[in-house]
Amino acid sequence: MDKLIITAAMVGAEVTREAQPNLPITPDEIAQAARECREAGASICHLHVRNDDGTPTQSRDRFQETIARIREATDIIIQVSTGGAVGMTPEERLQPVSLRPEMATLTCGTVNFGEDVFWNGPRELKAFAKALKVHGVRPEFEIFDAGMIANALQLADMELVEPPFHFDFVLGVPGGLPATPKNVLYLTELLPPGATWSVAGVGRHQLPMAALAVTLGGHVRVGFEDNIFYRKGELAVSNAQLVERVVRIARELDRPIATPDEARRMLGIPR
Ligand code: KMH
Ligand code: ZN
Repeated sequence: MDKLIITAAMVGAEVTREAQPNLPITPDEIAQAARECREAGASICHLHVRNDDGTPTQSRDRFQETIARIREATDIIIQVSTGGAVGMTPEERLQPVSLRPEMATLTCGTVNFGEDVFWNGPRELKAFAKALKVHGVRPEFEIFDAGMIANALQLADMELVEPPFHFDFVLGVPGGLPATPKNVLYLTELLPPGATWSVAGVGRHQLPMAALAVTLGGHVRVGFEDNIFYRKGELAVSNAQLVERVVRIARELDRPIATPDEARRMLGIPR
């Protein structure tokens, strides 16, 4: 089995300080959280940024500043979000890609998202894939529902994305594919040979999905973007606390943890 890649999704676009008082918001807070997650065992940070008032933004300047702070603090792989927040335009969402980060997300289809719709139509998929290609940014395919894998493979057929392919199954979003072991197994069967995958279980599904992925040879995403609790009724004290628990589970199951450089090699990211 490959070494375990842990992604820390520390910020997101939806969680508020009111709901999770330890949510990092400023570039310095996000950089400190990234360093702590790296020290705990994460090799990728999935990055959203916020304005000072906590509202989500895809501002190129804010990403630039935050990425600079993270780079001063740690060698973790930086994966910018191109999802942003529901309702943002494609142009708005794509801003951080021109900073040429090592990775960016590429959501592979439209999905209901609570009471909203997270829009990723065929035109957007191609435009996002092209933008990543032009700037030399490695994609992570975000898979909220099963049909999205076929959409990702179409981008591959069009040579808009190149292997090795890495998929992240975001399961348990209200409106998306539920977070069940059967669904994870089904999704893995749809992947092309040589692809890697991780699971981001939303809310109370984060921990069981992480344990399942460690067991099956997949990779894991945890963090406040997807889940703010350590256990039922108990808020997590930090993103790193959630990473630390995955590391303990992996150790018990004899699954070594990938460093950022090891993850770069596995994901085809030049160093
Ligand atoms: N905030 C969600 C609407 C991504 O980062 O690529 C989309 C999202 C996906 O978080
Ligand atoms: Zn995200």
